Amino acid sequence: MSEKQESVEELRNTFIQNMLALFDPEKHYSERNLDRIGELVATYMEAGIPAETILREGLLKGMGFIAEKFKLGEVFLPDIWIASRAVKRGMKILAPKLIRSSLGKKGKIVIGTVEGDIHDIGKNLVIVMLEGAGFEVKDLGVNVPAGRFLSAVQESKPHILGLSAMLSTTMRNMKEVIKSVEKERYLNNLKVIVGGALVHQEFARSIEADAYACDCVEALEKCLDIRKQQIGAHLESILESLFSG
Ligand code: B12
Repeated sequence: MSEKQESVEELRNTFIQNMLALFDPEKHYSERNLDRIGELVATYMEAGIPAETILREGLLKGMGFIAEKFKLGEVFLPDIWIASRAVKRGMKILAPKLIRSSLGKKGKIVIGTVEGDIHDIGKNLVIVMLEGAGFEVKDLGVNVPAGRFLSAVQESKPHILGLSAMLSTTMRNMKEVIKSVEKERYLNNLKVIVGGALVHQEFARSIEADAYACDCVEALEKCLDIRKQQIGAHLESILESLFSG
């Protein structure tokens, strides 16, 4: 390894340690410190740590770390709020960098957490990413019944429908929503993307979702891919109608 590579690697490791310490109640965790996360994010960005590393290795890992502590009863719900507010703050600074390399195509998305489920921290981070990239997002909130998803899709005519679920019991409700929007998928090329802590690619396939993303970075990538395909299909159908007959 060259000296330069070594110093980049060192900087990256220091960054990860410092960032995770902010989410660790036994280290530097405090509302005051987390409220100043923007400064840390900006400093490391200037020092050359890629925005995606800052988000995945720092903010999202930190959030995951405190979520585990919450599960063990070592921290409480206000701590989860403080941490998620800090992640959102950091993401706002990172967003312009994260989307610079992507296509930046806009589109309309309806998103919500399915019926029976009130988890929304992850969904809200997905929304921050999508809005940062220029998508128009209609957030239906939490505990959303299939019928409400259907009426929102019929009203807003989105390009993409996003479904979030965090419980093994509510994951099943995603299938019901997907069934209810079948006509819109067929007629309007609506695509459905799903996510949530326990959701995985195989499950997404089994409920006939069009896409799955493991985190908010991948959610944006997948939505941009979907838009590319939709625009391609639309252009193809225009060309076909021009040249047929
Ligand atoms: C915080 C939390 C809560 C909070 C929620 C606060 C809120 N407003 O969201 C409260 C205290 C309310 C809560 C309640 C419950 N919870 Co809870 N909760 C959690 C916890 C600790 C963290 C979740 C979180 O916010 N993670 C951080 C975010 C950033 O990650 P994320 O949600 O995974 O989101 C990312 C990806 O999944 C993805 N993503 C998310 N949504 C979407 C959507 C789309 C379209 C895409 C593409 C991607 C995507 O991108 C996100 C960002 O990167 C998890 C444990 C865990 N480690 O996941 C348990 C957990 C989900 N809860 C659990 C349980 C059991 C419950 C309760 C039933 C507890 C109870 N007995 O009352 C209730 C259920 C209430 C209900 N009806 O929904 C279980 C579920 C287990 C299971 N097998 O079903 C978990 C896994 C904990 C556990 N291991 O026991 N919970």
